[in-house]
Amino acid sequence: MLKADSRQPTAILPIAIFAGSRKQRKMKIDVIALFPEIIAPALKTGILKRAHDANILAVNLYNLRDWTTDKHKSVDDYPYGGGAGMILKPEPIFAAVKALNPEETANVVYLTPQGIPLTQGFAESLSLESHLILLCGRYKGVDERVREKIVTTEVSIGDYVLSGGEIAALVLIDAIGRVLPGALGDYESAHIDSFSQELLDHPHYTRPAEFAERHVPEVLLSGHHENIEKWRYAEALKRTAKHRPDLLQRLELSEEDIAILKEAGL
Ligand code: 6GU
Repeated sequence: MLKADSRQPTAILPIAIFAGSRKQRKMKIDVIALFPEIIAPALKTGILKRAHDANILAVNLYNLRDWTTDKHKSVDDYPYGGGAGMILKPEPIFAAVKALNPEETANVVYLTPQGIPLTQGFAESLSLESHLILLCGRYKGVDERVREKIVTTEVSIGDYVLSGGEIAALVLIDAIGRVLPGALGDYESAHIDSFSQELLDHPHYTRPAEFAERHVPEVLLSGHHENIEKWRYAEALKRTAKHRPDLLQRLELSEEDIAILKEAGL
């Protein structure tokens, strides 16, 4: 499991380590949420269903309310010090995690806008774990003692605020599930461009060759694989420069790359 102070983005592994870890493993993800029913249907379709059916991924959904002990089943309470919003009480969360993680071997991930931003590398490093517990916040979040004593990793899925952690948990499950060895079909895995790790994807076309007064670029119809690869690379580079210049800054651009961008006025 990751270190207790994995709040630092140390979770991002060199790609070589990830690539060398392609052997079959099984991953268990326990989700603790107030609205687990948000997550359930997505597990029954597509790659997540396939990963489940292939015995690669087991996702168990739990309702935090099941660990309350009072007759009103209360999961939240007012903040000490005053202010708006409710706080998730520590006792049900401690009880839930104790029940699901008695040996304290799991990585307990708290989904929060204050977490480490989720990236492909972060998802891949989490995919190497065998047991994750995802804790979904609601309202103003959890009592700080949950973070101090139970949570090992905090994850955010982006700079915006969702009304709860469930959708973020689903995003994380999807990002992890699809990179588990065997989750993608051989065809899908074999058709990953060599540059797709660093750049945004290039445009794609399917039949018909002409549609809505637009023709598919000739090079894609040429059957010339080297030229097709060059075109795709150039398109990916240009799109990245346009939409995500921050990604390009991390790369060392070649003379050729610079020429491609210059020609496109980027
Ligand atoms: Cl993980 N939770 C919530 N509630 N909002 C978010 C988020 C998580 N990541 C981005 N926004």
